[in-house]
Amino acid sequence: MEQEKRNGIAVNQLGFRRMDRKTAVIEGEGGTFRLISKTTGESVLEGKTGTAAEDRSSGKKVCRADFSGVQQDGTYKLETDEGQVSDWFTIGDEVYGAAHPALLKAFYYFRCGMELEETYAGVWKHAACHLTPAIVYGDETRHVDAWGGWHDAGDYGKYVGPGAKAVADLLLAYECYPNAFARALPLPETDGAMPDVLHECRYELEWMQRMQDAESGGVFHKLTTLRFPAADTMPEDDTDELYVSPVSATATGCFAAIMAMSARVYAGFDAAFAAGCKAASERAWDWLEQHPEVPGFRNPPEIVTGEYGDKVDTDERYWAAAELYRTTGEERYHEAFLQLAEREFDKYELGWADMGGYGTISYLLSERRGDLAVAERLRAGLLERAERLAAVSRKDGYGVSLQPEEYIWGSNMLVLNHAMLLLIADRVAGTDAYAELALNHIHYLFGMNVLGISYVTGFGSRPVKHPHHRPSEGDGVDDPVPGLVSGGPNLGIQDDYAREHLAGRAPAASFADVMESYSTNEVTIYWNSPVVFVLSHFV
Ligand code: G3I
Ligand code: 9MR
Ligand code: ZN
Repeated sequence: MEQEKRNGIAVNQLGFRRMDRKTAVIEGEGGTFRLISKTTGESVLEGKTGTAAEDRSSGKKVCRADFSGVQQDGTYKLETDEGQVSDWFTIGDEVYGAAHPALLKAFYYFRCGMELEETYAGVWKHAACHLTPAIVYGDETRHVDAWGGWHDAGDYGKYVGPGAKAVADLLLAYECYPNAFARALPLPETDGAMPDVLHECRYELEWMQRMQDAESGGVFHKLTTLRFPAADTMPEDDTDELYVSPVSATATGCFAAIMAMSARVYAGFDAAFAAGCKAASERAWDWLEQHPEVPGFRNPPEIVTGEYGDKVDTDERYWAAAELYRTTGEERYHEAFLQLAEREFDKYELGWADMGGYGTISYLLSERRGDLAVAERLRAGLLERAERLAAVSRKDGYGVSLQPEEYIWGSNMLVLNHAMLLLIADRVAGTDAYAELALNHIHYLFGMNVLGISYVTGFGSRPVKHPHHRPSEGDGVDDPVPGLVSGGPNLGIQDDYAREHLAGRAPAASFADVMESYSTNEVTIYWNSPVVFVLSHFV
């Protein structure tokens, strides 16, 4: 079922902080707009839109209404002489205050291997799941007891690479914006000593440690059933045999990286846990050194769950070397990093496959003395990337940094990864040049997009209601689990629903809020995590 169509004005449905720039996107030629106060019903501002221009990603002619001058707390809507009306939205400094913890709480809802109790999960409670040890693929006599961690997405697979990206974003958010995590969520582990974001990440990190092969130190790529269960299966009813897929270099590389990072972040809270992370990281690194050339991971023939295939492990090794150097100060890791930095690969991506950006960020934010020339080159590269994204945002009708061809599966991750990169560029350069553009990406996510939809469940006046998320489908509760970020428009047309209903749509409109459309409307841990990072800047 498609949502009721909005009426030509797209706005962040959560609203705006008092002093921020405030804009909405109006379809058509524009002209006069008015801002109406809900309390008085009166117009508090009349203005003229900017010039209309064709937006390539949506195929629409659009213009901007700028009402930044209004700084009075309240609830408002926009209207035009043509009868276009926006949703109601709020102006006030706390507008993102509820979404931020909900986006973090989503990780608790993704937990596997424990009961989600009503105290913490409310109506979305459910029994413990996936507690049987997994068969090691290819050796039916061997088992690995890797319970726990987060389900990846709308399915119940658990994959190391995506987990590493998600934890990296959350730990970076905590490192950059500790004050955003001062309040308890709360979680079952809340203790008033360690922030809940670290408790939540530890749940995943402990699972990852169970995924390290005790024999070799390499890390199993993923843990799943052979095939996906039916789309309304609750986690506790998904009782098919579990398998761990073979060790991969990409999983081992990002595992080494995230464990080294965790050793540093947790040191002040739990020395024993931090030491365990460091040891796990070093063992994984040894495996990498012993296996310099490894073919990319492919699903074994009988396993058809998410592949997360990735042929290139240079970026994961680079990230691992950066974190190990930053955490231990050992010169051998620095040398490895400098050698890897000479290789040709993208050093600014923050994806589940291309992870080089995390290595670059680690090296540039490190307290340790690095190689000045290399650091300068990476810094310049990062700033150049940021400037390129900023240029795209400034020209885009909806103010985001995606080119039409970038509306791929999980496009919302790219939107938020870009915003994250913009904020990190500011941090590295010591400027405040990109925060406004980054915030524009948040506006897009919460409704300032061509569909006028908020891509976060439970937030905004027209949120996604039918995500491809098995618990939300199977739990008998009307509302989906809140705080989940939908993948967003995907021009690839990669599921049956999309093939039937979305073919021929503009890239930014290739989305359907239906459960069936897993290639546009699934949710994942690593689509939530960059949103937590970016929103942490604005709360
Ligand atoms: O990189 C190319 C790009 O160069 C090209 O222009 C574009 C055209 O379509 O495709 C891009 O590749 C896409 C790739 O994602 C980019 O990351 C592929 O088409 C697309 O099929 C691929 O989708 C991945 C999808 O699994 C299918 O493999 C998603 O990234 C990934 O997030 C998703 O992950 C799934 C897991 O397998 C299972 N669990 C749920 C999860 C989310 O749906
Ligand atoms: O539900 C699955 C989803 O989590 C995956 O991201 C997606 C792509 O791998 O696949 C979904 O499963 C579908 C399967 O691939 C094809 N048959 C329909 C399944 C959805 O119910
Ligand atoms: Zn589970």
